Amino acid sequence: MSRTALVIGFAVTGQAAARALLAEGHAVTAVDDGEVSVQMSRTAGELGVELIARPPRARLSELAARAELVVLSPGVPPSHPIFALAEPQKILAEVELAFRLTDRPVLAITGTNGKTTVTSLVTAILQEAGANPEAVGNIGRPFIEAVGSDAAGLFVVEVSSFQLAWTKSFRPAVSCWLNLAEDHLDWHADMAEYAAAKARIWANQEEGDVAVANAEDPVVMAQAAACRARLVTFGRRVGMVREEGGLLVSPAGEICRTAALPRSLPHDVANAAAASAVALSAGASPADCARALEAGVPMPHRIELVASIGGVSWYDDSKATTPSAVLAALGGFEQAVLIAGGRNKGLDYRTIVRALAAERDAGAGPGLARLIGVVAIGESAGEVVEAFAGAGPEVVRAASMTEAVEAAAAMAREGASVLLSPGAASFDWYRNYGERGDDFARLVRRRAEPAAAEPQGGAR
Ligand code: UMA
Repeated sequence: MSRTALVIGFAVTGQAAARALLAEGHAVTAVDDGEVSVQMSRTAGELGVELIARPPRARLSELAARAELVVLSPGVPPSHPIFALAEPQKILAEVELAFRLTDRPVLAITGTNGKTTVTSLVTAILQEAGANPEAVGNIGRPFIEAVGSDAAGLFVVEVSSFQLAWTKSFRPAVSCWLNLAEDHLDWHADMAEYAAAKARIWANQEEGDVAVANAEDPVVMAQAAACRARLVTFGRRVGMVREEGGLLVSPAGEICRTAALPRSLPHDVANAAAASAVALSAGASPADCARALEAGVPMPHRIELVASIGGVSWYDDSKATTPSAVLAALGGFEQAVLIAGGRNKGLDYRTIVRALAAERDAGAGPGLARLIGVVAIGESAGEVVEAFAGAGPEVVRAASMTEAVEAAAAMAREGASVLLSPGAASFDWYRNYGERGDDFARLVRRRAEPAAAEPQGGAR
């Protein structure tokens, strides 16, 4: 009798997991609780996967009982009925399955903010070191797909809390936890559950492994105390890898001047320190770090300059889907119009106002004076308006990205910047944050060159 595996969710990850399971000799059934697209049906047909759309509970129960393994797509929340129906030892995250199927070295990076950037930087540094790394996981290519090919010598896996929550033996040689701030409270029950999922990145590490932790994040450091691996810390000002006198320094020696980084906002320096701490722990040299950090990696939709028009600079930070990411971005601006809102992930925008007020009270920066105005967009526009009402900046509401760009242009004066940094997911108006950022950039460029940006054939 062939072994059967059940895959929950049949999009990017689910399809890759199904391929890997078939290659391992399983018969595969997949379920998907959303709309089954033509692409999904066609792929299931080609692979010989039985794809069941929106199975009722009794059917799911039958499928779970029949399966030897249940492999989860990252987006499957803890409230999904499968957790009540399948025996816990059968349930595996896709990254867990991938980890079990490879004997190549695995490095892993998690954190609320900066994990894609740090994953890309670590990969670039290890390339400089000649290690043939591949960046996989939450960054885009599922880990389970990459382990099926011989191309990479080692994997740098960006792991989200969604993926970590259902790991069992996942044990990276070097694991980095960057930071923790409010996020995904529409998925995790509370912050404690979110932190516990993140902490699983260190749960199976042993002596001989390396745990990289942010010395400036108290939650991360508290969890690091329980870790059995060798601890390597980083930070902007404190930690084993940190900035000192304008230099990025490490126990292995000086890395580079922070002014030599393509951009050196506070979070850029922290990300460079984190990436160096991981890469040095995996065998790179300070010179490898310097070469890759100074060259930088392209980071679309992360405080990306789109255009400067009439003395106003327009930035796309569509990747910022949490209030903490918005705050990190605002730290780099003295006079900005913020465009914010989208599909709220259960987070509180008032944390932005409170943190800016605290910055001013502590004499640490201009605080709310950084903001000339706020344009509230998307499903959560009302919450954005409420959070900023009476706080100082002018607040307006826009019903489309076109309106938002127009409203921001009306508020911004010469020397100021306009920053799309939504602090929310994009799924209310767009398919993903990339599409949201592209739409913003297109509208901004149209302002810069009205004739050139129109589609061919002319727009009405
Ligand atoms: N689905 C179900 N039942 C559920 C939930 C989802 O059947 O309860 C189905 C959906 O109908 C859909 C499919 O599952 O057909 C979607 O699966 P998914 O949400 O796991 O998404 P994938 O397309 O497989 O992409 C996932 C990651 N998505 C999420 O974690 C939400 C991608 O991260 C990742 O790049 C990809 O795997 C490859 O590893 C994206 C993301 O938004 C970028 N991540 C979050 C973030 O960065 O904040 C965590």
